[in-house]
Amino acid sequence: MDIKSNAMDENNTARRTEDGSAQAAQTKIARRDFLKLAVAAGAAIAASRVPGLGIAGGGGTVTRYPLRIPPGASPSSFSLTAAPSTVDVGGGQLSSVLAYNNSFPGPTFRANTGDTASIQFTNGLSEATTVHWHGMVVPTAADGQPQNLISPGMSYSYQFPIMQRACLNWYHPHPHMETGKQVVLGLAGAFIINDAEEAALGLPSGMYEVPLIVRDANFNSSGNLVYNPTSSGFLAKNPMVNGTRNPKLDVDAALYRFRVLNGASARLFKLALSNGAPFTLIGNDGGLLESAISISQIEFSPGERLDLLVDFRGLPVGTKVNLQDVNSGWILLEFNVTRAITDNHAIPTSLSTITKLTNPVTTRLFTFDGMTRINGKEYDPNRIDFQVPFGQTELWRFSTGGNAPHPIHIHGASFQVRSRSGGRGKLFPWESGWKDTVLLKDKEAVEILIRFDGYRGRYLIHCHKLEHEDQGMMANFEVI
Ligand SMILES: [Cu+2]
Repeated sequence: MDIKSNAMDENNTARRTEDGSAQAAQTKIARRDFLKLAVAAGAAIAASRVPGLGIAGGGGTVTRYPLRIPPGASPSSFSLTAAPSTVDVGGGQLSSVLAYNNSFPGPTFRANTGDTASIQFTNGLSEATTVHWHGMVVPTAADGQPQNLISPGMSYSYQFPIMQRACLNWYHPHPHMETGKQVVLGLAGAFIINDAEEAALGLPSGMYEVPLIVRDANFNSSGNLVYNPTSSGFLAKNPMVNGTRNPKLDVDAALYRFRVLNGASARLFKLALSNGAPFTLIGNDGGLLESAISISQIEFSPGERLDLLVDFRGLPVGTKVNLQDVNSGWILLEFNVTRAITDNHAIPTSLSTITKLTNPVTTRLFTFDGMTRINGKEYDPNRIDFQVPFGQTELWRFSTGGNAPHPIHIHGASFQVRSRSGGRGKLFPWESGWKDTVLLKDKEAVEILIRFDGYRGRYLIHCHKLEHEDQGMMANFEVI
């Protein structure tokens, strides 16, 4: 079945085909064949590449490269372009990628609650795309949904007020059946919102506040990023943080704030520090938790965010500490303490007040079936599966018959996780407060409370394992 012959392509007739690259060719094939393909971005520059870059993330003899910090940007009046680019992924190793404004990851937007985002987006790709502002509560027209494709060469103005509390959100493409490829080949960036409540805490800032977009990546023999998923998801061989392979970060003996995004397509990371020191967890997807908590391991799934304080004070200059992924055994990032300073930051304990959602009016059940369906149905961009009254608190219950993990993401509102039964059988500290993505593992049922009080309109619920999403584990609903 060639499911590209559906209405999706009505909006996407301008796809260029003269390119001849693997990437352009891939857009023309039947979608069901996508799992068989390895896609290299920009094979044209392969001849200039140095082969043999198969460097693993672990091991003690790996050469490490300075962590890239993406440029900052204000979203108040900004021109953003997605296009093929060539970037240094560490140590002068060039890779062709898809990038926002030639930056991999894209620029880090910073704004305050109450600001307005006005982002003039231009599609410089050879295929249609959208920009979804993951975690932002925005009108449907600005949500970058699969129905609102922007054809190659076309522009679109994303306009929305920033109404929500301080948090780390992010932006990435959301075209149906192409999201995994476009994200894995490089299109993602951070979007940080600040507010007065957070500012009053006096948390580490400037060079002491570091965004970390953690993901995995595969490279071909020419050193170019490739997308070669299997049907169960893209699990790659190399860790990558902020577009840097084998990264290191020189740190002062100070308190740091790391704004961490799981930007992988399918991989769960379980973070820990190599010296056994705990993280201080202060926030997640939807911003600050009520209270800080000291915790030594945190597992999070694609789309989820963590706000972590790491205390290097008291460590002698010359100390190395690794940020590790316990699941894979990878070293994600090596910290080198290079300077002793005086840092009098207090680690806050009380952070925020969060009003609990209560008394749900309606209960809805969602089963995540196989790798392609929600409640037995594959995504159809033209089908609205249910309607949700504006301003009404609802209980949504997620379960799965298998093929998890399914990181479940909802557009249009944040939610609160109420319970988990089966499987891990409990909630974790990083699941308190406000969330927009929650991890459902096999045999689990997860209940959330949600209330849409931002906008009426069409929104999405989907699995954020991008290969599941692209294969149809996604549904439209309408807030009325
Ligand atoms: Cu899934």
